[in-house]
Amino acid sequence: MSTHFVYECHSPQVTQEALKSSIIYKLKFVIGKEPYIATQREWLEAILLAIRDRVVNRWMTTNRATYSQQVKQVYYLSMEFLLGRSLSNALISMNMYDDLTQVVTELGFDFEQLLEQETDPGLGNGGLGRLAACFLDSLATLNLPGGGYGIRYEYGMFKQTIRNGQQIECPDDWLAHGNPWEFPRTESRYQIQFEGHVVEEEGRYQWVKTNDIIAIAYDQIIPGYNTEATNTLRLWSAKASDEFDLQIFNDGEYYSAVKKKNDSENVSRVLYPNDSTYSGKELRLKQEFFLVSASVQDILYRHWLVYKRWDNLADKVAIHLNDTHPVLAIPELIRLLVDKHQVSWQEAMTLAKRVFSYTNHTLMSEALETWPVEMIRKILPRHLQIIYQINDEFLQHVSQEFPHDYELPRRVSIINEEHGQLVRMAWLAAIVSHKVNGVSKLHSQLMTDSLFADFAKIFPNKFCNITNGITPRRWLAIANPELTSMIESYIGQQWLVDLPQLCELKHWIDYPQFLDKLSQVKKSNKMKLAHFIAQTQQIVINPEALFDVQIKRIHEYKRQLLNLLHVITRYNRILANPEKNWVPRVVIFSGKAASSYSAAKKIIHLINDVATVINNDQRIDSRLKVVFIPDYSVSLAQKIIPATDLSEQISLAGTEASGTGNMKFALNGALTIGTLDGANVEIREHVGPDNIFIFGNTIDKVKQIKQNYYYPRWYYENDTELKQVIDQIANGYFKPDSPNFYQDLTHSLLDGGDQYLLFADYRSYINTQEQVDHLYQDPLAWQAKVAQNICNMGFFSSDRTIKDYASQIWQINPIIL
Ligand code: 26Q
Repeated sequence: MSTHFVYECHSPQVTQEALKSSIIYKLKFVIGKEPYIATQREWLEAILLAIRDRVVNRWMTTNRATYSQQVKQVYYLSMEFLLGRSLSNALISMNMYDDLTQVVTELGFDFEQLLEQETDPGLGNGGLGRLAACFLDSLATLNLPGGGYGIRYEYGMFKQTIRNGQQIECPDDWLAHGNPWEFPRTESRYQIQFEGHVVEEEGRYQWVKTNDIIAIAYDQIIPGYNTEATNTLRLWSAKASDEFDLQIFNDGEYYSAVKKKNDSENVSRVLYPNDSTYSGKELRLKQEFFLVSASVQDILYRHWLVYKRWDNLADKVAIHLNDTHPVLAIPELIRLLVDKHQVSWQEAMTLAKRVFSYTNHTLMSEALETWPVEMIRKILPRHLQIIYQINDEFLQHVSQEFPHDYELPRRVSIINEEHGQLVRMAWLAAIVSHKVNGVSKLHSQLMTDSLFADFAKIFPNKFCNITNGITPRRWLAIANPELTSMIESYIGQQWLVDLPQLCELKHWIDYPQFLDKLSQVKKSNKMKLAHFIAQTQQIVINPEALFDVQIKRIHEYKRQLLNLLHVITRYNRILANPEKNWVPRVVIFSGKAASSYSAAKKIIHLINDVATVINNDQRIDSRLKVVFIPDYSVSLAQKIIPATDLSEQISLAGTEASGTGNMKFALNGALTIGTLDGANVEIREHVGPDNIFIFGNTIDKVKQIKQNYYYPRWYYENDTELKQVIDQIANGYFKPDSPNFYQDLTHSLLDGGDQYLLFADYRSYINTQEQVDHLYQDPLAWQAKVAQNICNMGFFSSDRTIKDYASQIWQINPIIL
């Protein structure tokens, strides 16, 4: 650690001078602009590059240490990484935030405004992709050796705008101005094969006559907080293989050659904006294979470089599968070992079983990935053979171990023969992985009770729970600097890497002064959000009002509609009783609907229509406002969450695997109104039942209701307020120019079975919302509960989550720096 220049060791003045001159250097010699004509974006780019240099130093140190120590590493394979903006994260990691603020101010810029100019890469849909990003942050912060592999989509999650109440999707051209955080590795390229066929020669298999694509690596540095450790996120980009160019000359068909080249590069073109219903699209299958083939080839290449043997692979490599999306890594690893590296089938199987682990993120059948056998045969013929062989061996084992359960082999077969022939990816993952985990206690329990019940019997030690977590660096230190400094003034800074230390704040919980400070911080964050909403939405909101927030993907099971039923009920009540001392509320929604999910799009439309009517009804007099903030993203979440009083976590019990937004809100001093679903259950255990608003039917009740033939109309006919609300929606109260527009929606509730039990939970939800109002009228009592939430969120740090993965699943240890 002595030969190279370490900037941070100098005094602030020296650091700041060095920083300033390196920014100006980048501006001139990398961007090619003189300071006086450079645009704000060019300045930002110069700053990013100057900061990046400081991270690179750490990166090289870490890489050297990892390789020289020959430790076991984990590779996190995920089709999605939702990192959020990088600059502020890099700055707090290296404790350079204040220095850069100073420098940038001296250069004449508003630093906050400049930070807002950075692109927020949307390479994910929601919870699963953001979880992967929190995990990378914690891995690095804990000095754990490992990294991520993903796809460098040319277009990330679409940009959402709202026109006439409706969602409009626009492509997210996030690379338009280049990406200063990435390092293209044109030398790290792998051939990815597709299609073709398999030939056998003396028991050896060759996959030939394939159409190939090249995968090119782009590396992004993931800094750890307050440590030298920095890890790598390697994203693959598709490039046409050189053969395409040759064809131009061979057959003189220039245009068709160019088209073919263009088509083959489609593999990494765009993120599928679907997060809950699986779609059997061939391009998606190709994307998944593209990710895993490149990643596994890369892992094996580096392993061989260092060790020159395969028998120790599982002692040096753990590969984690983020849901079933990268499960083809299993047959791909086996194929490479057996067909390319002359490892025996038995040894390859044994290695694969020790290398892979898998996280399940959903139990909903419509989200489980299955691929038609014929599609896999066409795209990946050798992999189909391997999957069949794994299945044969497994079914043989099952028949021997459980000879009396005749139905078992059919149920656990990787090939589902019931609806055509489908390959069940979750089964393949569960059979080969040595550990399978769910993402909250409740979800993991349901997982072994239902989806994987047979497998839990066959493999009693395979299944476990690891409750999700969030990184306090992004979700507190960066998102909420005021709360962060307040906490620091009481308990110092160590809690940022040891979140359970937040419980030290308990000593002050009974002091009104402490609670008062908390509410001042909240107030200030609410003013900022109000300002943002005024500027972007032209809606004026009262910062004294209770900010009631539901931000997440729009999905029927998450029940944004239930929230809206409450909004309309409240509206009706205010109109019916205008003199009452109503607690003013601002109800905020944000979230995207998958472009093909018409029911979700209709919910967005209704939210906006309801907002228009309520916000323009003079009689309401700002006691109720409804705001839909378009284009939800990580950076938008960072603005909204710190300003929230009430966090809506209202999915039907048994449907949300964990949720992680729930944790972010509680950590930032919001109270939760929620069902006993996902991680809400554990949040209640940690903060105490008096400090959270729980409502609605429990899982057992939900099961019972569904078994006893649920009849939503009964609730409608026996609850006058509910009836009024549904009638208003059905009769066009919120859409006077097209009064029948929402009839299909109300019809699906009344007569279509109300799949997510909105009606069954309505009354309990409304009553609980009354309790929320009641508490809000007693600011000290409210703030005391807020404080209890913050103090007890220690468990939900992704540092704890990652330590659990490291010790229970990956068997990896920190590197020594
Ligand atoms: C699958 C096939 C084809 C196209 C898309 C997909 C696809 C993509 C994304 C399927 C699912 C997803 C994302 C799922 C997801 O975000 N699940 C959430 O994961 C969080 C982290 O564990 C949990 O907190 C949430 O409860 C869970 O819904």
